[in-house]
Amino acid sequence: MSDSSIPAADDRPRSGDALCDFGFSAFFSEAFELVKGEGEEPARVVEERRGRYRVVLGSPGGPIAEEDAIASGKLGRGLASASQMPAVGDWAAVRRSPGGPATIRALLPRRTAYLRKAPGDVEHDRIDAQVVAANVDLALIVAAAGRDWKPRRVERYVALARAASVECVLAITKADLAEDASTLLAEAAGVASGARIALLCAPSGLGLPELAALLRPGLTIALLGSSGAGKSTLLNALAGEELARTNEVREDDQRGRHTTTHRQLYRLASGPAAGALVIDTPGMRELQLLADGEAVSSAFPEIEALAERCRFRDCGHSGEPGCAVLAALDSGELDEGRYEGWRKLMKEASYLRTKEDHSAKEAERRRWKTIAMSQRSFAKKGKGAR
Ligand SMILES: Nc1nc2c(ncn2[C@@H]2O[C@H](COP(=O)(O)OP(=O)(O)OP(=O)(O)O)[C@@H](O)[C@H]2O)c(=O)[nH]1
Ligand SMILES: [Mg+2]
Ligand SMILES: [Zn+2]
Repeated sequence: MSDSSIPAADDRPRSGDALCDFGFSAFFSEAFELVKGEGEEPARVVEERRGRYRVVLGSPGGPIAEEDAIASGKLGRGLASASQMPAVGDWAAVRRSPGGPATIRALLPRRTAYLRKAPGDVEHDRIDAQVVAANVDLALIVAAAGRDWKPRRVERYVALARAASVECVLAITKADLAEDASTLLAEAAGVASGARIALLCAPSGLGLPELAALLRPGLTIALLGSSGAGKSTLLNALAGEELARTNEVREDDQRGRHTTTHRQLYRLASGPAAGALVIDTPGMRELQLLADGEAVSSAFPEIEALAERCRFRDCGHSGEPGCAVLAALDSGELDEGRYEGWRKLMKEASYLRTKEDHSAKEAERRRWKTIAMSQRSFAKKGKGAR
């Protein structure tokens, strides 16, 4: 793609509001006015590849263009943490530069952010959040039926959506591979914790019109799920054209091949979901929890309801007398897999809490050390002057 202007689509409902077509709203307009600097325009990050970005930008009411961009200032000097860096879906203040990439000067506040724990910092005491997609209105959790159906994984995605306060829909793909659709749907209802469920089949188009009906113009939707689940296939089906590459899953173990390698926001030009903004993401190898106990708990409403009847208000549901959760487990009212899934995620959440407390204490200790050192050197200087 070059940095030429996006041709104005003929089917745009109103003229002169091209930025709104990408989700620009009064919220971001006000935020932009507060942070904007000389020569800066509001822009949305539509693509990210290892620190290189594509943005859609323009002045409100004017024409829009798509440009390459890099982060600058504090964002560009490696001073910002992973979660403070631009992510696909972000709105930003951007300055164009003739002959070179535009520069992302500042990010506007995010309305929502779907986070995960940044992988690979286990040895350090730092918990770094990574933004998978920003300003998402609806998370489409994509999971395949058949051999790759893993309810425990779906629970994890739901808990993360709860932590991000993002509404979610569970999109079950590959309905043609399901042995028994009604059993699958019952099981899905058990892990979706109230989220809507769509059963889809790409070859036959089953479920697509119902799903498309949920997507309004200007709404930002993120496709989330493991590699090979059918996210890009779903994007293409909604778009009615081949926007993203897809690939066969491996025959031996039905796992995906990590076909999508970057995150990208697409505006659907036509079809039943025309005008919707869809973020395709690469399947994540490890989706580590970045949610507190409350978010996890809200992804397990049936356990929350049972807990109301436990004898102790702070019952941990792990052997306390009068525990209604364990009683329901014994009687078969509560599914064992659900209970184990809940325990595992709660354990991760409390482990993160301890780590966070520890890193907060560490940061505070370092801060005091710096203050003490600067006071000492100030005192020394004072002596020398006398
Ligand atoms: N049988 C069947 N296969 C499907 C369906 N939807 C997608 N697939 C196939 O599943 C494979 C993987 O699909 P992709 O869309 O590339 O998966 P993805 O989730 O984007 O994977 P990554 O980009 O690696 O994260 C492709 O071969 C698709 O044709 C379906 O409804 N039924
Ligand atoms: Mg893909
Ligand atoms: Zn209990």
